[in-house]
Amino acid sequence: MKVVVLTGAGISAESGVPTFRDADGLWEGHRVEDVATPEAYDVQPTVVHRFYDDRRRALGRVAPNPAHLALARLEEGIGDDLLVITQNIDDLHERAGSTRVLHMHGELRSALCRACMRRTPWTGDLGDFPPCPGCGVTELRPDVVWFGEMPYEMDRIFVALDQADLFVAIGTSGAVYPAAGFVQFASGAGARTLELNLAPSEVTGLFDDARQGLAGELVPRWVDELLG
Ligand code: BJW
Repeated sequence: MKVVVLTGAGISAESGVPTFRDADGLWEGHRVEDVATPEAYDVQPTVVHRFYDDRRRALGRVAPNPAHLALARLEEGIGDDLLVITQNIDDLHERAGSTRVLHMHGELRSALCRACMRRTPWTGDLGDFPPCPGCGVTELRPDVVWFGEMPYEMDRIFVALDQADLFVAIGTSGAVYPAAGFVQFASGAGARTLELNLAPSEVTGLFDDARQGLAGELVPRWVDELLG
């Protein structure tokens, strides 16, 4: 059985990573739709760099939780038949042990050069405008996908959704496309669909089944069922 899992900010919430649209959301009073844009970066690059530099540093203070660990255990059990598509830019799936992970909205620990478009692994700050290791131009930005930009890995994602027998969305509000549309695509291609989320999302009604609760509890239980 081919399983495709889509994860969002809710899976990392119990690790201490704030979500976007809950009360204590990441952008401190700003709507993410207003600030996570290339236009906002053009106007205030220093502010945007500080925000991502802080989040990159915070990665060192958080750890995978039982939901990330359960997905790694599922990969141990079914191997190549599992693909995790994450909207998250943290590296908690990888640190839990998952290897089959696509970061469709980019990664905190990567920098993108606006001059030569090279992607470079990056663990330090970007706010001091360091040169690109490839071309030397000081045009490095966070390697993340903002509104109006094309998410990464879309070809591989749609092939996987097309072949999936089971599609599971975990900890995502269903407010952002194209990820919010994956359930319809997978369902149309014949997959069963399941949502695991703290509260009903904007697209709960499109899933065959939905369970509400903490990811750290729901995901290990669901993985036990699947492997059992
Ligand atoms: C828990 C929990 C716990 C909490 N346990 N659960 C009109 C209609 C349709 C689409 C559009 C439109 N106008 C424009 C668009 C397109 C636009 C879009 O979707 N806009 C919306 C505002 C409508 N999308 C884009 O521009 C995208 N690109 C694009 O579409 O390109 C064209 C294209 C065409 C065809 C095919 C493919 C592409 C790009 C979107 C980029 C989003 N970027 C961000 C920032 C990334 C960098 C960063 O991290 O800073 O991505 S925005 C932000 O939202 C981030 C997230 O990945 C994304 C989704 O958020 P997520 O993960 O769902 O988090 P939350 O906070 O919303 O929800 C958390 C959930 O967890 C909640 O439900 C909680 O209840 C739950 N939860 N604790 C379980 N413990």
